[in-house]
Amino acid sequence: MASIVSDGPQYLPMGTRSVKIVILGAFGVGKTTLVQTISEIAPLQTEERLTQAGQSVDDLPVAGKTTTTVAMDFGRRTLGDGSIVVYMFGAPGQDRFAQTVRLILEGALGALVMVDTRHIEQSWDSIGLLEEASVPYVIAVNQFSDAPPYSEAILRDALSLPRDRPLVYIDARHIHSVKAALVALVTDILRPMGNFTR
Ligand SMILES: Nc1nc2c(ncn2[C@@H]2O[C@H](COP(=O)(O)OP(=O)(O)OP(=O)(O)O)[C@@H](O)[C@H]2O)c(=O)[nH]1
Ligand SMILES: [Mg+2]
Repeated sequence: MASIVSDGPQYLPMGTRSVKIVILGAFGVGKTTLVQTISEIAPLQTEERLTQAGQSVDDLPVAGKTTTTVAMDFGRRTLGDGSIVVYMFGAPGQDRFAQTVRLILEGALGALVMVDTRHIEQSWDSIGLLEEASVPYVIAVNQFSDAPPYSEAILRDALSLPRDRPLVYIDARHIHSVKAALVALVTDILRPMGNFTR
């Protein structure tokens, strides 16, 4: 059994790798939902109500959506045999928070870019921010029931996705699907540093 370090302010078993990742994507694509679905701790949320007064500065609201993230989400998930702890930072989705997203990306080892196929073009800004920050990413296509079911080839083309970037299909409300996306990202991040067993 792994031992706990007692000298110093450490709370993870020896040998545990902690990985900071960021969940990005356009307004209302499901970032907060994803962190809530997969986090093993009660997630930190910074939701504020969408109001009539905000209509001139907020992007178009998604039907039925009443709140929006104004700073970030935070959650944690242990993977594999307990040797990997993923700290998840959910970014705010609206364009006017781009500078906040740049700050959240500091120190991130990787990112999940959530895509809604009804608004593919809204993902380009997130991908641009990641390329600017040199943070590796995996595309997670969040499958809404009324969204067009494009093939991977079409999506890769629409996103100008480099061949080495993985693309997975998820439902942000389902834990197994979100976990598979996290594993795909962590595998991609840790591959250069050695093997990662799910
Ligand atoms: N049908 C369906 N609905 C989803 C899915 N994921 C999220 N939703 C719903 O879509 C809405 C948007 O979810 P949020 O998680 O707040 O989106 P967000 O990306 O965090 O939004 P911002 O922080 O405002 O950018 C919510 O009403 C969710 O219940 C999904 O996979 N399928
Ligand atoms: Mg959110």
